[in-house]
Amino acid sequence: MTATFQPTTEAACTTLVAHDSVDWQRVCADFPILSRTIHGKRMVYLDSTASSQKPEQVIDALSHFYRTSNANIHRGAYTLSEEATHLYEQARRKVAHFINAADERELIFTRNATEALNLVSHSWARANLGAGDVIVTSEMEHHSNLIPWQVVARETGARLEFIPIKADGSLDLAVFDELLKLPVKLVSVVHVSNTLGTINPIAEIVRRAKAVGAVVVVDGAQSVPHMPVDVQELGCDFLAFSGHKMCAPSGIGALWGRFALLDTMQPFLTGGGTVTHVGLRECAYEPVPARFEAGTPAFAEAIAFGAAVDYLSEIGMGNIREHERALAEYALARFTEVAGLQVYGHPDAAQRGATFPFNLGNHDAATLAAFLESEGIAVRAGRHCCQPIMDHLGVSATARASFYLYNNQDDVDVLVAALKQASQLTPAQLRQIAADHPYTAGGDLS
Ligand code: 7TS
Repeated sequence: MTATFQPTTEAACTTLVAHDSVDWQRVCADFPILSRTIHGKRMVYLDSTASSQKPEQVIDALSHFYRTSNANIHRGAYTLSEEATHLYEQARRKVAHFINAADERELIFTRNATEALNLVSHSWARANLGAGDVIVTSEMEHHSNLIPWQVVARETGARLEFIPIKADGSLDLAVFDELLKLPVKLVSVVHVSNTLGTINPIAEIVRRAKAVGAVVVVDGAQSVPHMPVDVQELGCDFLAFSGHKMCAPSGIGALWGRFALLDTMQPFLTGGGTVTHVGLRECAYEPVPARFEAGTPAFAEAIAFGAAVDYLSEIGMGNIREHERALAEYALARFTEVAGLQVYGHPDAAQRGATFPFNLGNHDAATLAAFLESEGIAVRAGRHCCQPIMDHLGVSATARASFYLYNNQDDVDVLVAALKQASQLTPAQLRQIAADHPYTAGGDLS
């Protein structure tokens, strides 16, 4: 191996130890897309919960790979393929290390968090659950951590039970304790809600679930990008997350699983890359993790995922969490200035991520999002793939603003100013502005 094919992994920031030592303006400058204007206004991107923007360092890593080392992995007996294989496996080590996995073989690359959760539901749950067994999840789940369990329950005869949401947006752990008296085999809970922003006490949830012998799945799609997550400290059995929400390209995600469990599981998808021997009527599977990575994986994206975790690590996940907590505190205080604004979720910034679902007066959420778009502000409106949360809140939809490491107080100020403007308008006036607008945002209620 030569040094020439190493990906660009140096972050723009130098080693940073404390939150105050991070030059957040410089972080912001790493993201070229943020210098865009939309409708003549500075673009304020407040939809990182759906997908994050990408820093130059990750874009460069992807481009560098395609320019220098691109070839399929784990097969070619030539330099490019060996380099690509080396970089892919190096990325696996980086992502595994990022969540403090004890063994890099425990890190399986998937397309996204949804595929990771489906892998567990197909390969572990179907083989291990039966009639009478109980699966516990919560009313706060993204559809990707709900529907796979509905299907498993239907197919195996297992029963689904739910931890309810309390008025402050947290989970009712007293009910969880009651549920744990049932024959619970599997608990699958979101770490940070993509809709309410709630940070669940996941280590405590895992501890209680493990005490009754359940296997525990954590949906880390909104925690791994935003705070330090250590699977050994959490004590869970599986953790699912997506690269595109944490500065990496789309099309790449990961499932971390405890080796002893993974080793007993059959593949979810089968085919090339998963086998050591194939006859016409039978085959033998590769060890973990190759057994779970059927077909040509998103190898370039995986390598850039490695660059993304280098970038985030350089800034420091503790610093990112503190930055977002401070931003959430500022936003919550400023939101109180907007007449008729209803922000859902926990009132304490320490208990939530910087994700805010809201409705304003009688305005419809999609029209409100279209109005914000006319001000250059990108937010999502709809059900956020969490219809049970909408049912809990008694609304059909909300708008949602979400912040990440590249957002700052100016972004909150721009949002608050636009919301104040909207609060002065009647729904008909707001609809008119949205209708006059060339872009029709937010109509989708998914
Ligand atoms: N789990 C949570 C908590 C999520 O927020 C999401 C995506 C997923 C699972 C699925 O991730 P994917 O990468 O497989 O799609 N959340 C959102 C969102 O809030 N808006 O768009 C996608």
